[in-house]
Formats: sequence, structure tokens, C-alpha cells
Amino acid sequence: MHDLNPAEVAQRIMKEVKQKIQGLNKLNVMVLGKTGVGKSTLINSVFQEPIAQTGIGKPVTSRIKKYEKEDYPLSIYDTPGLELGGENAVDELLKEINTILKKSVEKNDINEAIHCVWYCISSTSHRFEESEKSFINSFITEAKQYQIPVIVVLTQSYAKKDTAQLKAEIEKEELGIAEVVPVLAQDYEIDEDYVARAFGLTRLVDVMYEVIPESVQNALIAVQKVNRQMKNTKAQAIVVSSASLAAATGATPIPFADSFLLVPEQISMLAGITAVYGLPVDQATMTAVISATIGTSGTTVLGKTLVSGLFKLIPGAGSFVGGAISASIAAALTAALGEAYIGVMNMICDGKMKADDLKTNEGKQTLTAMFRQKLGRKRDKLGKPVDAEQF
Ligand SMILES: Nc1nc2c(ncn2[C@@H]2O[C@H](COP(=O)(O)OP(=O)(O)OP(=O)(O)O)[C@@H](O)[C@H]2O)c(=O)[nH]1
Ligand SMILES: [Mg+2]
Repeated sequence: MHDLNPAEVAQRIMKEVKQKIQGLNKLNVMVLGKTGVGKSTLINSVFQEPIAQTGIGKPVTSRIKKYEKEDYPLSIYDTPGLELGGENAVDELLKEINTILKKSVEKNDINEAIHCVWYCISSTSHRFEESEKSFINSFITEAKQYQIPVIVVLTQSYAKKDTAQLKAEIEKEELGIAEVVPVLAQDYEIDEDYVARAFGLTRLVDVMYEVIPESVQNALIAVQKVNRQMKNTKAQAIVVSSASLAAATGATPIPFADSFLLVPEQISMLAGITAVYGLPVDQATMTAVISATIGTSGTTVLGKTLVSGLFKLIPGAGSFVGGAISASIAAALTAALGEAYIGVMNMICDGKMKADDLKTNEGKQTLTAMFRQKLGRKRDKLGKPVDAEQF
């Protein structure tokens, strides 16, 4: 059982990635706003999986559709094609919204409750229309009662001055909105020479993180694709705790041949990080990750590979005595592996690399070099870097 090869380890990791994602509570967001303001564009720009684009929305009511995907911790309630004209139609819609909000919290299930409402207003409308004001006013009372935060998103904000004015006008009303967040979800071509760049989505995700229940924060980190800092911070926290767990394992001097004892912490760490970034990493890619770091070939025993000299790269590893792996070496190896993997995740997010590239020699060399560089960092006993580098 001790001769785990990279493919087997990778298989375990992939299983654990799935479990970690399934273990997340489901984040439920309701998106309101008139037709054409950019709700779908916003949803598809913020979240990793284009669920509102490809998913077939299930009609919840005549005007509200719910989008979700199996084994994915996100659902979106959307109001496609909504017009705010006609008293009756508006009253009817308000009733539907309130019923959904009410029902969602009355189930007393975090996976069913609506955690946040985005009310979208297009910045191009220039003014806060009376109809929108009374509409927000009507459902915000209800939402407050169920402690559901409402964020007003000013979409299509390519003219910053107009947007700032509209934001101030809305804030003046003191409607009880969590925040008014201006965004441009996608770059907007004003003319051939001038393109307004997308902005504001990071802020939107930050505001959401603050107002949603703590128990769905991890789902938000995983499903959003615009706030990298949020993912990096979470991934870094996973590395720190895995490294200190590994230190605890390594603290009892164990023979080198047994250093595969580190594996469970590392498996859990790589799985956790993979879930945080939400990138499509398959088993073959994960095998390559293992091979390029703590293992070298399909037959290498992870423990033995450690013996083969990696620890020489670790500052202070000379203190290693009598065929035992010290707590600090265990922590350093784990931390370096995690940091290198975070580095790769970021390269993939930046488009500098594809997950598939890790299967090529060049990709593996990039990762190996990154791992070695991380091994060379100065750390405390629990694997926490003491230098200024970010990860
Ligand atoms: N460039 C750019 N175009 C946008 C942006 N937001 C919306 N649009 C455009 O505005 C149009 C309407 O956007 P949608 O996202 O379909 O609007 P919607 O609110 O979902 O509309 P309904 O589904 O009809 O309620 C589309 O042509 C989008 O491409 C943006 O941030 N940047
Ligand atoms: Mg739409």
C-alpha cells in the first residue's frame, strides 16, 4: 500500500476535489432588472461556469427562471425580458419575488435560501427612475425582513462621470441597499480608437462576500472568476494549515522510507486549492503535477523521491538527523508544493498556460522550477514563509 505512484495519488486528489465541491453549500443569487440592462452579461462575466448562458433555466414563475448545474454550488434566479410597465404586471412580479424570497428562507436550509439580490440598473439610463425606485422600495422591505442583502449594480458603466452621478442619486434615497456598485462587465467599444475597459466586478464580489452568510463564502470564492485575490488568499490559507498539519505528522521522527505519511495532507491541500480556483484540472494533469514536484516517474514512490535530495534545497535542512524527516522539512515540502501549485493556477488564470500544458515536458519543467524555487524559501517551523514574496 505504500508504493503509491503519481497516477494513484492523482486519482485520490480528483476524488477529493469532487468531494470538496460537493461539500460546499450552494450560493443562491437573485438577479433583477429591466430587460437589456445587462443581467446575463453580468452573470456570465462574474461566474466561472456560464450557467445562465448554456443552462436551460427552469421557470420558477412565469417571469422568474432558475439556473443551476448539477454538482455546482451556485444557482441564479434571473428575470429575463422584464419590463416595468403596467401597474398590474409590476404588482404581480413583486408578489412573485416576495413569495420566492419568503419560501427560500422558510425552508431553513442554507442551500435553498437566497443569499443576495442584485438589482441591476443601466448607467445609460442617466437617472434613477421613479418606477425603479418604488420597485426597489417594495421588495427591499421584504428582503430586509428575511435578512437578504440587496446590492444595486450599475451596469454598462462606460461613462464614469454619469455613473458617479447616478450612484450619488441612488445613495441619497437611503433605501437600505448594501452598496451601489458600478460595473462594466465586458469591455465596451466606444469607437475604433477608444475601448472602455471592464471594471468593478472585483468590487462586486468583495461586497457580496461581506454581506452573504459565512457558510456560503467558500462557494462564492470558488464559483466567481473575477476576484483573483480572493482565491489566492483562500488558497494560501489552505497551504498554511496543510503545512502545519504536515509538520505535526513530521514532528515524530519517521524514517525516510515512511515519508509518504505526508501524502494525506498534500492530497487534501491540492484538492482544496483545485476547488478554490475552479479550473478544469483532470486526472492526467494532476498526475503531471505530482510527477513534476514530489514524484518523478510513474513508478516512483513518493516517499523515496523525497529522499532523493529535494530536502537539500530547503534552507536549514542540514539539521536533519538519523534518517528522520523533521517537522520543519515536512512543513517546507508541503508549503512549497502548495505554493508552486498556486503559482501554476495563477498562470492558467492569466492565460499564460493551459491546464493541459502541464502534461508536456515544458509545462512540467515550469512547475518543477517553481517548486524548487519555493523549496528554497526561508520559512518558520510551520512552513510559513518569512520572506516578503506573496506566494
Ligand atoms: N460591451 C458591453 N456590452 C454589454 C454589457 N452589458 C450588457 N451589454 C450588452 O447589452 C445587451 C443586453 O445585455 P443582456 O446581458 O442580454 O441584458 P439582460 O439584462 O440579460 O436582458 P434580458 O435577458 O432581456 O432581461 C447585449 O447586447 C450585451 O452585449 C457590458 O458590460 N459591456
Ligand atoms: Mg438576460
